Amino acid sequence: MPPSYQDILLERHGEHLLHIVLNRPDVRNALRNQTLMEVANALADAEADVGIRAVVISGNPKVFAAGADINELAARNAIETQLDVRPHYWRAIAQFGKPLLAAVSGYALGGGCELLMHADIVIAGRGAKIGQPEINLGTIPGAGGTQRLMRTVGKPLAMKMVLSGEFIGAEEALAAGLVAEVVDDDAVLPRALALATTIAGKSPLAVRLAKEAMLKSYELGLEAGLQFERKSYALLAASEDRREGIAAFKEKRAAVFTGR
Ligand code: CO8
Repeated sequence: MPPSYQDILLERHGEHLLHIVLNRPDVRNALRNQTLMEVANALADAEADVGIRAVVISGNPKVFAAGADINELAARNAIETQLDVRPHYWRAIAQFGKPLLAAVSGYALGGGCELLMHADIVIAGRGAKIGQPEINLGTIPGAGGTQRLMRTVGKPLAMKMVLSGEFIGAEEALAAGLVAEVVDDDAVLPRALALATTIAGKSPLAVRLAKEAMLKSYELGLEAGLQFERKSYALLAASEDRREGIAAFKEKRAAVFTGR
């Protein structure tokens, strides 16, 4: 029996795409533990399903996610916070090996901004508002916001966002490299699904290794990163997909990739 979820909706698009919809509109898609667990579980299932080649995560037109569920987290003392299972779910989301695209309309705040940064590609609507307002609650980002923002947008903007709690708009996020594309608000989800469809048409092996190699650049020095890339590149020479890609190029036809 397929798993039942309370906080998210799952929609299969065509053969290869999964769409995860954050679905707690009454609390602006606040990310309680249950929500993160469901996202992590849905991604684990998507990882195991060879048919799924890309995942899109979205909220609703008004909000992607307004952060951690403040009521839930406020009830925890320091020890409970330290022992919280949340980091386990965040790690599971970060370790998803297939492409994860975020379709961001409206607010992406706190944990919502951190979730956005777990995605590989972010498509934002012109009206999106992105920020880390934890400082207004007397606290700091706790799901990678300080680390990933520094690496993604650099010190000046990361410091401004985290220390002031001020939001940035979609165009500023685009200029800073936090999002990949800005489109009209009503085009966010269609564009994210179209891009995911394009990616799903590529070799799943090559896509997986490309993602893995690029994310390694956050952890490895340049020489080790280049070696990792080279080994992944060599590995793909053993794949049917690479043979198919080259054959299709020579025969002037579209390649059909099977993931073998
Ligand atoms: N957690 C829990 N409930 C929330 C959250 C949230 N993050 N955001 C909104 N809600 C609830 C509101 O309390 C409100 O509930 P009710 O109807 O019972 O009053 C309902 O959602 C609707 O909210 P608004 O009336 O404020 O809706 P608007 O559309 O006017 O505004 C905003 C939308 C701008 C998104 C606004 O709701 C907002 O600013 N939300 C909070 C944003 C924020 O501060 N996010 C950071 C969260 S903190 C975090 O991510 C990590 C650290 C957590 C530590 C907490 C310990 C103190």
